[in-house]
Amino acid sequence: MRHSLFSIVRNAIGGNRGWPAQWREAAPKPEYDIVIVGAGGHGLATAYYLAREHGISNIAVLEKGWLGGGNTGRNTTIIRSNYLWEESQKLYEHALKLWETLSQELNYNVMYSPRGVMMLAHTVHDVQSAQRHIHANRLGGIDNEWITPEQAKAFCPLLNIEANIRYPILGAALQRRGGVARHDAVAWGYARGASALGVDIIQNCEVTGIDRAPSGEVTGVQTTRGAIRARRIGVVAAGHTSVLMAMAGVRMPLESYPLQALVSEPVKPIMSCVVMSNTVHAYMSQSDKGELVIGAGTDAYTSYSQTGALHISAHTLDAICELFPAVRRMRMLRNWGGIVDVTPDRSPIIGKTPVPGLYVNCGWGTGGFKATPGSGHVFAHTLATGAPHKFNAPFTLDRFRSGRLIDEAAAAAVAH
Ligand code: FAD
Ligand code: PYC
Repeated sequence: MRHSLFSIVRNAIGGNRGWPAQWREAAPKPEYDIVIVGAGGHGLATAYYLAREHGISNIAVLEKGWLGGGNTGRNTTIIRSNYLWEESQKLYEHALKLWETLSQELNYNVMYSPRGVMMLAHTVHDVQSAQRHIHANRLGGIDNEWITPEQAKAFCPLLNIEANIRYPILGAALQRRGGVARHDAVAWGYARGASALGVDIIQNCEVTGIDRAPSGEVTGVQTTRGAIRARRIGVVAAGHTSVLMAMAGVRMPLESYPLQALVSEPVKPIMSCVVMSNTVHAYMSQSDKGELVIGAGTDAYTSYSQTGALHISAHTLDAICELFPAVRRMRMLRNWGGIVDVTPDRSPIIGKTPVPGLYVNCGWGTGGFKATPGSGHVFAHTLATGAPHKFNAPFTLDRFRSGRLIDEAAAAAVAH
């Protein structure tokens, strides 16, 4: 951790910018400059940067449930920027750089911990794919290195590198600047920062309709707490984007799938890095509370259920026990799912839509937590100026018409 005892105490008592300890729960007003649908990390970060960098604070962030209760509070918090294509590298590296100073920026300890993310290779195909990513990353100025099984074992002593196991380890790609953060704190930190700058955060307020003028542009939203007028609307509702966009008559190239994770009973520190294996659909790290944080692959079928099929988790636990035999007798405390929306090229969509005034930020699939600060930052720019930031310019909705796809299927790091 890069935080002094002073900064931890200062954050715990509410910071030194005169910010309140918490965000302010607001009642909806009849009209705002901008309405953001979804109070996950991305929506809240968008509101924060709109207020902080663009001076626009007449904003409502509308959340159908509770703040951070979607994927932001359900994910396994892996942060990395080792993507294949230049477009993605720039976007995720932009986010990674923001992570590095986010606790200071928000004056709230988001517990960003760059402890290293190691991605295992079990087959010749894995080796080739990992090395291709490493070369591409290094050309793009992003750290990523190939390590041998012995070096992987030295980095993560819990790992079984014997040659006769079901998923033998042939080597690994290691991004040392990758790591984890505390997901709740990210939502709370952005919420507190945005709220202090005048943004209204409104929970238990589901958007049920998007209003448009006869000439086509958006005029506001219908919600379970009444109608709200706004000439700019940003939909940031992971998993449910298609449902919302259909309210404005826009069909999205998205499918929604459950993705699951589990945590074990807490134990003393046994693992100081993140280990992922795409091929066997399993990855693990240890939280500061001591729980082993374990992630599985997506379900095979589309669904809006925040659970997921049990056989997917069972398969993941099989693999975890093979890779880390020392944890075989540990008990699992909790298992849950989140709904991720996935694009055909496994890259996000951030920008304008065919409906004037309607903007969308979605399609992060299994990997948007790491992007939270960067996504909010570039989306705020787009909403404020009506033009893309240089880092989200390639991530248009139109690419599914033009064919300029950004195929990151192999970088997704989770089976899907
Ligand atoms: P969310 O946090 O889901 O926020 C969207 C919000 O919109 C929700 O709170 C929802 O209630 C709200 N909403 C929906 N419909 C409406 C409506 N009609 N009206 C009002 N509000 C609405 N990514 C990584 O980078 N690293 C990981 O290790 C990682 N692990 C993951 C593990 C799991 C199990 C899951 C499920 C996801 C994981 N992800 C990971 C992906 C990551 O969690 C998401 O991409 C990211 O959190 C999306 O953030 P968000 O703010 O866009 O969405
Ligand atoms: O994108 O690194 C990732 C990830 C890990 C688990 C789910 N997504």
